[in-house]
This record gives sequence, C-alpha cells and structure tokens, in this order.
Amino acid sequence: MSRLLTGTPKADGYFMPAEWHEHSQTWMHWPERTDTWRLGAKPGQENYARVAKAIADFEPVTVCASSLQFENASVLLDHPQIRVIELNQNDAWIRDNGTTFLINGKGGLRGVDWKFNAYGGEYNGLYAPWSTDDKVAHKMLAIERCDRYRTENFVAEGGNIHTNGEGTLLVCEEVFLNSGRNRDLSRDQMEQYLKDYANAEKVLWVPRGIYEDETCGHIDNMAFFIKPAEIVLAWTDDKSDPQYERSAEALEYLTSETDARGRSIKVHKLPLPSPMYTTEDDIRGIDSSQTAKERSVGDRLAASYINCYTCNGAIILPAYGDPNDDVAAGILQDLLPCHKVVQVESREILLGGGNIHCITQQQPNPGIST
Ligand code: KQY
Repeated sequence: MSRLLTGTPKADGYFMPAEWHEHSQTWMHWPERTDTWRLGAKPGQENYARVAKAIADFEPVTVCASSLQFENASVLLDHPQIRVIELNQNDAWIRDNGTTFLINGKGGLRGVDWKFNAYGGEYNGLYAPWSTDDKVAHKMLAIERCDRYRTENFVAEGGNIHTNGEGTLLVCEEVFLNSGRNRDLSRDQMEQYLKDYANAEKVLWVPRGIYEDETCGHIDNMAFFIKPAEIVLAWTDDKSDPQYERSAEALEYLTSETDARGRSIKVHKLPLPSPMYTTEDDIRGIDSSQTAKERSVGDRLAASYINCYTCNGAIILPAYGDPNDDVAAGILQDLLPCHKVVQVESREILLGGGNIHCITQQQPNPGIST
C-alpha cells in the first residue's frame, strides 16, 4: 500500500538525494508505442535492453512492461539483476512519469507523485492520452510500500529537476514557464512547490535547454550536478549554432550563482556531438497517428552527453558514433575517477525524443546517509 500524505516532504523532513547517493535499484519502462518507436518499437526495445543491462552490471533494475510485452521484455532483458514486472504506460519515460524518491536520513523512503501531462497537455503535449502515465508514480510507490505526496495543482517532470542533495535544485526555466505546464502559477509559486516537494532552499533556474528539445528544454539534457557545487554543462564552441547562445547564457548564469550553502558554482563544459538530424530511415516504420508528435526528415535531434545516468559506481553515457563520444567520456572519467564510464550507443532512444537519463529513475537506498 501507498498512503497519500497531506503534508509536504519539507515539513516531514524528507528530501530528494543527489543522483550519486547509493541506489537500491533503477526503474525503467519498456518502449512499445509504434507511432513513436519505429519498426514496431523493436530497435527501441533493443536499445532500452542495452541500457538496462549496462546498469544491471552495477545495481538491480526493475523494468515495467505492459501485459502485451511482458514475455518479450523478459526474454530480451535476461540478466540476473533485472526483473520485469507488468505495469502499463502511455510512453516509456520513467524519469518523467515515475516517482521522485525521497529519503529522510533515518531509513525512511517516500516519493513525490508529480502531476504529469505528457510535456504540455492539450496545449503542446507530445502524446495523448497520458492518464496511464500519470498513475505510474503511484504504482511504483505501492509496489515498494512507500507513502506518496501528490502535487495535484503543479505539473512537473523528473527530467527537469536535478539536485545536489544539499538544498539546491537545478531546473530549466523555459520548461516551467511554458504555457503547457502551469499557466496559472507564477514563477515564485512554482519555486515554492519545488522547494516544498523536493525539500530545497534554493532553485537555480537555467534559462534555456538544448535547442529543439521537444520537452521544451529539460535540464537533464543541458546540465547536471557532478559534485555538490560543480555542474557539467552542454557546450559548443560553434557560434553559428543556435545552441551556442543557450549554452553561453547558462554558463554566465551559473558562474554568477552560488548554491544553497553559499558555495560558488564551478562549471565544467561537456562538448556536444556534432548536430544530428532525422533521416529517412529514422522515419520509415513509424506508424501514423493523430496522438503522437509527428517526426520529419531533417528534424534537428536534441543529442547531448548530459543525458547520462549515474548509478552505483558507473556513469552510463550516450554514444552516437561521434568523435566527441570519447572526449565526453574522458572529461567525465577525469571528474569522477572512482566511477566507470560506460558508453552505450543510444540514437534509437534519441529518436523518441529523450536519452538514457530520461528512461531511468533511481531509487535511493534509504539506509545510507548522504
Ligand atoms: O528529457 C526527458 N526527460 C524525456 C524526453 C521525453 C520525450 C518524449 N517524446
């Protein structure tokens, strides 16, 4: 069971720990919808399986598949550390429709069930319906017997919330200020929700995310905390690329900021891969539909190495066959010498509009203090 709590995590002493806090497990979905994932979702499933197995070499993984896909997923995910369970979805982005787990430093584990509207609801959402996705967080918490906080009047996705686990959140402004999310709330009201439900004292608002990111610019494609007062930022030196001014303004903002404890933020630039575009092959085999985002040849893909995932002892890093794959891996390896950087080719996930961080959700070990 999962009781619905009426207070806030902040009032109850629960907080969102940093992604590097030890995990009990990682959660993922299993892609299925054929109007988003080409060729019956088979290449997408293979890509999800590669990510799941890479993580499972370091920690247990739970993959949620629909009843139709349970058997198939179980075969493709054969690994001693992976369990497949039946749990329905509208699409396969558990970073966003899943719970944000919270701990209290005394062994307690709870979760936030953010209201989810498929990245913009009827205004500019990416698919419809999204009601099954909006129940995923509750179901995860029920499976884990954890109590739940629900933000019925505040839409948020986990992909737009990073934390250093020490009172500072990192979000992207263009997502929260987009009319499809919380048009009746002011920025201050949204900040208060974030502070109350992730339990933080300070929110860093990066102005914009990656150019043409269909989520409206999720922070998990643009920047993340690698250490409590150190952030890695997606970067290009190409001033003719529309991404340049986005990265430059984020750099200027972050380097002028401090975290909740008053520490200056150190920013590490992580190069982007060369711009990538949707090809005819990428489009072929996507089923026509009125209820999912249309994809066209020549669309700029929001490829970034920032969309990586920190698990116990490793960073699972997107690879694209670009010369910067190894540059990015080297930078992260130098920053985190005790983690193993594991590169997983992820173009197929990118074609669905996200990447490795978007398809994973960490469950922190509540017995470990931060
Ligand atoms: O950026 C993410 N956290 C998710 C990407 C979702 C894309 C939906 N098509």
